[in-house]
Amino acid sequence: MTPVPDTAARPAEPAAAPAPLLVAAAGATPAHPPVWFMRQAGRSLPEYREVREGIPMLQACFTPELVCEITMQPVRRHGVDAAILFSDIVVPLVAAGIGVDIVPGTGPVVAEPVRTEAAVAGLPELRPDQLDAVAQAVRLLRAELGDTPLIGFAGAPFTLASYLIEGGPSRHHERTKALMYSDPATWHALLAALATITTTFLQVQVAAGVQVVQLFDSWAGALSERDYREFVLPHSSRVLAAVQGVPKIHFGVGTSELLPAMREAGADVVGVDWRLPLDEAVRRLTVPGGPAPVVQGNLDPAVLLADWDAVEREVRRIVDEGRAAGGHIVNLGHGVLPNTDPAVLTRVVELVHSLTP
Ligand code: 1CP
Repeated sequence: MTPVPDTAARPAEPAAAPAPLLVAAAGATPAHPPVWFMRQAGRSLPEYREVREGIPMLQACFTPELVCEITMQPVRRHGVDAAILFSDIVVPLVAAGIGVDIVPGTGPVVAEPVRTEAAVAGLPELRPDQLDAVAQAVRLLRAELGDTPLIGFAGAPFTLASYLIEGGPSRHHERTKALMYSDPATWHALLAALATITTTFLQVQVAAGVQVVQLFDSWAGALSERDYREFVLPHSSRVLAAVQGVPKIHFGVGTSELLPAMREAGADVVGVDWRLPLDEAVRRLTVPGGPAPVVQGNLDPAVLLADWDAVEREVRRIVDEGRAAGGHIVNLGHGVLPNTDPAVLTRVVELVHSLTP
């Protein structure tokens, strides 16, 4: 046998261990289970309420230094395994010049709801340079974050369409569904336009340095699987196919019946809400002969308001059930509730890091 010569090329320094979140997203087993929380930045944190004082939400989203500070707050406080860019799903619509405001206590409100063929035809396009403030925030964050990955995100075409058609938050999405069923041509034109805007929003974030993206189709669970496949899946698939080079997470609420269809949209990781145990979600996501699916989730955000014993029991159960997956990113089943005690979030991170993946 030839001995390996001393002059063999070696890296100058030992490579840093890859971030646990990136290992899990690739379907492998990291040193400890990775954990982050949807809506980890925001009203549960006193330091967030302090820096946001007097600054409207959308103004904050277009101020790179503030986006950087707010994104860093939960990373510093909780030691989570990822940062998520502080922004909102309506930011690309606002950047394109569509009249949307975020009203405190309500959410996004649209000045002129989009309900006709003419309104869809009149939607502006989004140019990448209209997102310069977001790209600058991403660059500032990469310089601060070190080895902690930065997640970028966007709203999926259906969830964005719901806000544009309803004019604001909606419980039953009735106008959205009415348009979808009565005028499929206008519907598909609207979703195609939103898919293009969403793709640009994600591509700008990836080009600026985000290492993972999450596509939020928060309200897709309002649809049956048949309607999801016909009216939504082609558009979300187009977005996911156009974003390359980073792992992709696809998430919705109440989507237990949609999981196989959402997997077909093409993300690497499927987010699961709290309604379905992760081992059952894995069963639904498994393709015979295919790789074991990678999942994210799925602690009920309301559990964080219960006694610590209950929180600990639920966290351990979720990590146990997640072992059925090819990889598991621990998270909530939806966003942190504003009245959550941040000390509980920090304790959950410590607990998850003490467990075996
Ligand atoms: O003044 C404030 O503090 C406004 C509250 C707020 C915040 C903190 C809104 C208005 N958006 C955000 C930030 C935000 N939005 C993040 C931050 C990053 C993090 O996770 O830490 C993210 C990922 C979003 C994405 C978002 N916005 C979604 C998808 C995720 C989800 O929760 O389902 C949705 C549906 C929105 C719309 C929206 N924006 C804001 C509100 C209150 C809502 C929901 C309104 C509704 O119920 O329909």
